[in-house]
Amino acid sequence: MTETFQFKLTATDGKARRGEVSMPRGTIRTPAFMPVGTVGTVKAMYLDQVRDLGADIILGNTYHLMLRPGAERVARLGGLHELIRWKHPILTDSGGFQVMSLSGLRKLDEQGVTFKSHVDGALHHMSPERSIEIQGLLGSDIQMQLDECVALPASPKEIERAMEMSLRWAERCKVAFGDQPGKAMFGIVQGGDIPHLRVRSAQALAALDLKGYAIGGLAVGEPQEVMLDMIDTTIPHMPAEKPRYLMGVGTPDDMLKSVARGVDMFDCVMPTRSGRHGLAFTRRGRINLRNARHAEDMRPLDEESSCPAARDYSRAYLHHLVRANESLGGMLLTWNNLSYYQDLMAGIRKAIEEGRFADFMAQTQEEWARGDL
Ligand code: PRF
Repeated sequence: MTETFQFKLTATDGKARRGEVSMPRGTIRTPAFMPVGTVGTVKAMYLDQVRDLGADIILGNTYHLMLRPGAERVARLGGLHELIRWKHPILTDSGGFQVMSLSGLRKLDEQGVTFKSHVDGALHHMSPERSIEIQGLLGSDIQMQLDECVALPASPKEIERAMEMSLRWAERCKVAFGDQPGKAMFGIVQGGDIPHLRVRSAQALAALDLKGYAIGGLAVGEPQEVMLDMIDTTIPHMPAEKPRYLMGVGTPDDMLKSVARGVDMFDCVMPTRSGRHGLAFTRRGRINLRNARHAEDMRPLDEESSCPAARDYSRAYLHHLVRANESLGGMLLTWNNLSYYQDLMAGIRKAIEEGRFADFMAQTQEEWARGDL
């Protein structure tokens, strides 16, 4: 383990990259999927399980944790790692995106964002500097700049304004973060669905020489084709020697196609949230356990899975648990889904190492298309 933050590429296959991000708390094997632990818990999972499935890093949210239990309180309690009992790296999102999607009243200007808490209605202000301060209090290993993500469709003027402000916020966050050898602050490319704004954002951020870069502002209402086009437009302007993180993405298919374009890191609530809503991801595609056709189906989700939730429980039982709103239903399906996501990433990494990523991708997609077992 190293004392500094480092990224090393260990293999490439076409544009797909296999690498390692190392830092004092551990090494992240990339391409990586980061389970989302919004409020200090990966919902319905024990963190020991999350680790055993192969997660090297989890994600936390500045917005949620600053409201409850509070950043200063987390710091007094020894930091987020200590509090939640996760020794490995944690990445925290900066809050801008969550303010936009969750808080009611909000006012955004050059200084930052003022918003009303979804917990108790109290008013809060967050500047780029305060976001970094909070992420420091939490003890986050990879911190994200404060940015403004506009939902698509949006006008070019609006997209440009938000992108330029996000660039100015990136500079302020860089200053606020300072020099912390074992940690990193990532910039976030914005620019909506407008190619020249994406290029401008990526180039200006690259000039700041940050330790890693995210692609933000995608998977916010646009078709997958537009998202992939924007990734293709952006990546050539991102430094090849730094990790690239596609925020809030995605489905297994999104991730395969993004890895093929040179993305290294992902996070998404999909495996956890949809698990709690009765959806299972499997080798043969998605299965909605709420559906009546599973009511008397004694087969497991996938007897060849590495996960007990997929191998040892019948669809009939999962259907019953989901229909009865029992927490075990959400627990088993979340377990299955995170296992599927982590096994997919492990498969991707191995395929890149062995120079057969394109075949792996085609075969995986073909199996999904064949449909349920
Ligand atoms: N910015 C931040 N977090 C995010 C996004 C973004 O654009 C997205 C967009 N998919 C998800 N999470 N800060």
